[in-house]
Amino acid sequence: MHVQSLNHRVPTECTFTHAFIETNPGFDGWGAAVAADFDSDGRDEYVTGGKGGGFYYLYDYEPAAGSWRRHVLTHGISPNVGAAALDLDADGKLELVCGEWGSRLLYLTPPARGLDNWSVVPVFAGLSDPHDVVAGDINGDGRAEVVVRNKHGALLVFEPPPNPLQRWTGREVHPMCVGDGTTLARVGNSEHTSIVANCGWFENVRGNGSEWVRHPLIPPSLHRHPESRIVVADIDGDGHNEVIISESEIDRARVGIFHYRNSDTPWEYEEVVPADRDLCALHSLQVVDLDNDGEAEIFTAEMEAGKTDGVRARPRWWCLKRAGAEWHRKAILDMNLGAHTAIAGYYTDPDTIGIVGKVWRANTVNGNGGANHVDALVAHSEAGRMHR
Ligand SMILES: [Ca+2]
Ligand SMILES: [Ca+2]
Ligand SMILES: [Ca+2]
Ligand SMILES: [Ca+2]
Repeated sequence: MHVQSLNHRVPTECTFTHAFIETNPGFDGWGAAVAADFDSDGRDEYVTGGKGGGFYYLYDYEPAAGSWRRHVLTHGISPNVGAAALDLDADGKLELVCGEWGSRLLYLTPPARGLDNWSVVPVFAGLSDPHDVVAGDINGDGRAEVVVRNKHGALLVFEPPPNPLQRWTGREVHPMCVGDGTTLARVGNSEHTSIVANCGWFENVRGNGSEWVRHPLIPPSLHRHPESRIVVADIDGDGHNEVIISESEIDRARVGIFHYRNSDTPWEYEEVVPADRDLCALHSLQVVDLDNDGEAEIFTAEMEAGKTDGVRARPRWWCLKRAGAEWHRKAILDMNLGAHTAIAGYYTDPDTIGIVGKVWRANTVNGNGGANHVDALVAHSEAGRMHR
């Protein structure tokens, strides 16, 4: 293990313009965030919903007006933290799958026209705080399955039938994963899609989801906090995927890259943000080329909800950039606005990178008068202009 310094604040071209796209003081537990092109116009939309009466909203940038519009998907449910967008019924339009506070897994189908008033279909009711929801093709049939991880609980895979109104079948992959943070990716020496979690990576041995073997990932000596955000990417360009993990709920939160060595030992750790930087609750994590130089940066952000206080600790959004053997950091938003599950996407035009994020729960003191907020950062001019 080699610890890299993060002392330098070099200027990078990670330069963004901020806009409030929501300043609603109501509701709570703003979760279920997904970015996807729901209306097939080449630009991503951002959805988020939660509790405090129940809501699920979609934010769409309207280029002609130069502003964002909120669409109300429903007030009939209280989405939990995780959600995924996938075309369940193969009609070319994305559905949303999410868990609810409590036990239900459900999906939402879009209306025939427009982006308001989606229909809610419950599919399962035996979960316990379904925190992570991730979609991907696990059995190789070309259709996506849905992975659900209960917070501090079971890891399950659901297979939606071709007609999603019919019964979904579920299978338990592992009975107990402490914490949270789950994704799907091809990692290690496996040719198939694995489930990657902070509690290990689960190899899809036969490639059809019928047999899973857990392998070590995080060295126990790191004493990493089990609540985390996880991204898999080939961040060093060596042709092999790395696992990038942020600690999402604690002070002195770390960001690190884990490099595969073999399937029987924990992965080799490369520290990007050490604990002594005292970043707080890094509940956003993306690997994306933020400055259009052809190399991926790491985006992360500190959250509110009392994880920062807005006085001594003001939450910021960060671009972490590799420079040789070191990682540099730059605050790309420093307005006392924390983020929870901010997502990079192409929101305002198909070639300009942006990031949309939102509160989980507002700090009493924040950059929006103590109220909730959803925020958009859009890259300046040529920085961030790139083709997908
Ligand atoms: Ca769109
Ligand atoms: Ca569909
Ligand atoms: Ca790599
Ligand atoms: Ca870059």
